Amino acid sequence: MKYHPERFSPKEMLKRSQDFLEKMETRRSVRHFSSDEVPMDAVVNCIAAAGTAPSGAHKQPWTFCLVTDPEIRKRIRFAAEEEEYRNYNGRMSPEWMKDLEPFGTNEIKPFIENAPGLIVVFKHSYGTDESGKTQNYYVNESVGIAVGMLLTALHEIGLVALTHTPSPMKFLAEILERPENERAYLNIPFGFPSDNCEVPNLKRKPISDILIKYS
Ligand code: IYR
Repeated sequence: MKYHPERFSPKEMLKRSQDFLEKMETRRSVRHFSSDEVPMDAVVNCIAAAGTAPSGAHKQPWTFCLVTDPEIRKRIRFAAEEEEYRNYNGRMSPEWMKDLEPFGTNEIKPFIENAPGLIVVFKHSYGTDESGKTQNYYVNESVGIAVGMLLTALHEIGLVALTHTPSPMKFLAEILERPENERAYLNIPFGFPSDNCEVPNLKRKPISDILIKYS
């Protein structure tokens, strides 16, 4: 099949890359959400955009669970806070706890219930067909790329999100009744930021620290 994506002049490429970079520089992880309603059809489109990600042998080893049901969220919050309690009370190393200090996080996770919704992402450790188990490839890489595209899409439509890892995350597959081949990858609460939302004053590494050119 022939493929001819749109091509821009070098000048236009520079301008578009600058605009995109500026836009991405404003993305932040957010932990405080407003109760403002979100157009869920737009979120579904963001998930569809994530589903365009490349994946090993095009196996598309992902499932995105869009959770708005209050009862299910209550159960997820309860189970997540139980795991997080153990994380904050012995499972995380002293260095890890110190590294988290600027973020002011603790085991209490109200956003699971009060963000307008959660996207719980599952990776497919293996696939299934009539004859049984099938192989998937580069599953973590594939799902990581898809999540990056999802976060970018949510940012593009003016929503904020958090990549929450209430590890171990086995309870998510149980509560959401996912099949045996699916493993929870990330919990992503999303919405608009609350009026008094604050984020830590982080600095990103400059390009000189993350790019090495071999010319
Ligand atoms: N999962 C915990 C701890 C946590 C870990 C990392 I690494 C972070 O960047 C942030 C939090 C929590 O969500 O509180």
